[in-house]
Amino acid sequence: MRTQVGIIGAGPAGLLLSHLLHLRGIESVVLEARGREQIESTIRAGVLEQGTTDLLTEAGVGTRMKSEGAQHHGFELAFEGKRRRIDLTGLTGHSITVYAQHEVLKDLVAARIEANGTVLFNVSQTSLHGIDTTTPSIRFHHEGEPHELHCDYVIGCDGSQGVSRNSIPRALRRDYERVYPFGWFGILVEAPPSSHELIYARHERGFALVSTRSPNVQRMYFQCDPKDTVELWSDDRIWAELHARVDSTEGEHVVEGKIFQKNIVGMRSFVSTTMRHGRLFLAGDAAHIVPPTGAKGLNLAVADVRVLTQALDSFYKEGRIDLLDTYSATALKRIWRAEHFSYWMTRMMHRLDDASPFEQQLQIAELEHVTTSRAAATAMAENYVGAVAV
Ligand code: RFL
Ligand code: PHB
Repeated sequence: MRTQVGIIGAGPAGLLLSHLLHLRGIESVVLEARGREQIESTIRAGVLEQGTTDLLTEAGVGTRMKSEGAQHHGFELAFEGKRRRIDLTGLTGHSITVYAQHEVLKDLVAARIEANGTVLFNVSQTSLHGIDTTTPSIRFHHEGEPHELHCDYVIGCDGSQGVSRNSIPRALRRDYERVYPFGWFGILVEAPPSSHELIYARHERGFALVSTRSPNVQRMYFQCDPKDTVELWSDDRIWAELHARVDSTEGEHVVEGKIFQKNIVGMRSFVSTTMRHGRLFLAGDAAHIVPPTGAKGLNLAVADVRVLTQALDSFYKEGRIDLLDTYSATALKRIWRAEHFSYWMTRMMHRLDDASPFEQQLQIAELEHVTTSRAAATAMAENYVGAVAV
């Protein structure tokens, strides 16, 4: 098999890259370890920056997002029993869209199929070869048969557990990591919205987040021990914790409903540099992870793909390699901005078991500051909507 660009991973990064390249007349093949049903039903992100929705719309995959997604112009910070609003649109001119990641994936898969693009699901034993030569290839198994895909470039969009990153020699890589001593317990609930905007809550008992998926389905998270299992959390215990952390002294409260999905995710900040070695480029979670507090992961994956599409386009149209050479440095500027913001927001909002009473007061002082100073609120809002100069 031969193609121009071989893409490993059919997450948002891999599928969007394949689609954007197609729109520029560049051919690609996407290899995915999991099945189509599985990627289209895995519950992950929910918040899309305006830059992300604009790009999806320009690429012709925004129709359902526009009709089914919900545009939000602000969010609330809850602390000390009160609620304070961050007016995203008033402060930055931008809004966000709440639309589930697996719905984005359904739209992208449909677009690739409609355009006769090749996406191979359920591949196994993926391995990269010759990435420091001009004739790289990807070997894999599909439907019981071994295959080799020859291409000009290999793009590793295979997420945090993929194989691409480890194909860059250890001596040429530098990894930066911070693991947080807490996790997020996530639930999906059949209930009306508890609020018309997202609520990020800081409480002595721990962080909580009230998000949404549709008028009838709500997404909520609360900080838990990363070693917890879902069996430890009965529905009653979950609601007691969410009420304690989110309900305000003014009587605003979380609306209960039938919980139909529970999961626990770990929290990690991670950046691997370089994002390019020879003919291999990394994009999305394959190169960097943020804790979900700032809602940045998917948006960063999309931002990488935007830069990489331009670089590959300039190579195929004009024979230029300068944008390929600067890809890693260009992408890393936005990545480090998002890493800092996600870390900052995580530290401000979570119960930190090693924090002294002094440091806990600092969290509250910081929340008071970002909700009363227009300058501080603007800085937070710019980061949250992704309208930052990098
Ligand atoms: P993905 O989505 O992990 O896709 C990688 C794909 O590669 C496949 N794969 C392989 N395929 C072939 N061969 C191999 N050897 C392979 N190894 C792996 C995998 O099966 C998979 O399909 O990476 P990508 O495309 O970089 O996208 C990244 C985003 O998925 C991620 O950053 C976000 O989900 C993070 N995130 C959020 N991001 C936001 O922008 N806004 C949010 O509101 C938001 N909320 C979240 C989140 C992540 C969460 N979790 C689960 C950590 C909330 C949560 C709870
Ligand atoms: C979500 O709706 O899944 C969501 C929203 C905001 C975040 C993280 C996840 O910061």
